[in-house]
Amino acid sequence: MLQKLAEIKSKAIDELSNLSDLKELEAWRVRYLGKKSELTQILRGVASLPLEQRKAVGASANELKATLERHYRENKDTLKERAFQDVEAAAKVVKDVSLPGRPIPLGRLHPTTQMVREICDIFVALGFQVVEGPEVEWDYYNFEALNIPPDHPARDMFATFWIETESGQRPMLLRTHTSPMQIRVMERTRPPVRVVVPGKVYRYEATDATHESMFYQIEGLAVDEHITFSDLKGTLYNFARRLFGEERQVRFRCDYFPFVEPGVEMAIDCMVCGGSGCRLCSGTGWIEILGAGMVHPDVLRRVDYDPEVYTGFAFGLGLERIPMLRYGIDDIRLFYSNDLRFLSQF
Ligand code: YSA
Repeated sequence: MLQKLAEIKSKAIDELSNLSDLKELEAWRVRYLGKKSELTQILRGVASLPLEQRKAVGASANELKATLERHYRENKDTLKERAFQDVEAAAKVVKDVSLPGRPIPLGRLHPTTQMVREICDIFVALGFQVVEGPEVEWDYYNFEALNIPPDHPARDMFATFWIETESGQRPMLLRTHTSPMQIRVMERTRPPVRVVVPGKVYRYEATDATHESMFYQIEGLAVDEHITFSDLKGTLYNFARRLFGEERQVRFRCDYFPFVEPGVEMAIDCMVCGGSGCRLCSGTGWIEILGAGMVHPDVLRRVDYDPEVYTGFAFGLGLERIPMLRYGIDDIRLFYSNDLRFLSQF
């Protein structure tokens, strides 16, 4: 029996040196260490051997088993490493040096972000600072401080996402415009004030080609002594020409917002038809881009600015409308549906 064990050992170890992959090693394991292997049979029969052989055969068989298991583990590690190197080497083989390299997909800024930056840069060049504010807002800043108390009909202009608060707590909402930042900025600064505020706003509205429930606005506010309506016109005129081109015409018409007096809407002449009327401008020759006005004296009083000393103008524009006009995009929903076919064009 001891002779037999020696034979198994030498045969098994001889074979090991010829194995070339993990599959062959597994077959080797089954042959020499598997349930039906000679070694396992010998180990099973040890108990029935005569006493004088039992000890020596048992010890030799167990030692051989341990030796073969150790060889198995070592060879497995070596063959695994070799297999890994083979895969790596295959991947490194250059098959056709004339093939163009694979392009590395580079991320880029979202068209809205590009537009926010472009517009803010124009106002920074005109002496404005850029500030940001909270999207979850108190009713006070979004409405009341802007002359829109509860039950004021102007609240209908702003379909609102309300936020549940504990009973007795002040009402909160997702801001419906960036105008609440007018109040927050004036509360914490003394004139002169010149800020622009880009940011997301929310409206509880059905979406369509020109309406989203989340979109961007840019607010502007300038307050100082002697600011007049001419300053408002001059600033916005300058802005429109820098953004849309030197030849642009600008039109101001009366509009109503409770927090300004007087209030206006500003339109530019249609860049497609030049004012003669087309589909883009609905045949009017003009495209409205923002609401604006002189800050209402009551709003100034609310933040402890004396309206006899200080006056100011403010404006608010819907941001997506600008790239829509510039690039002829016919559906605002494309901006926020994460479709790379659309986004990667900018
Ligand atoms: C007016 C006077 C000021 O002194 C200062 C600001 C303003 C603007 C005011 N806060 C406001 O929000 N007016 S607005 O309701 O007419 O919206 C302004 C712009 O936001 C619109 O001209 C439009 O371009 C855009 N807008 C409104 N609802 C929208 C939208 N864009 C996309 N989806 C919607 N649902």
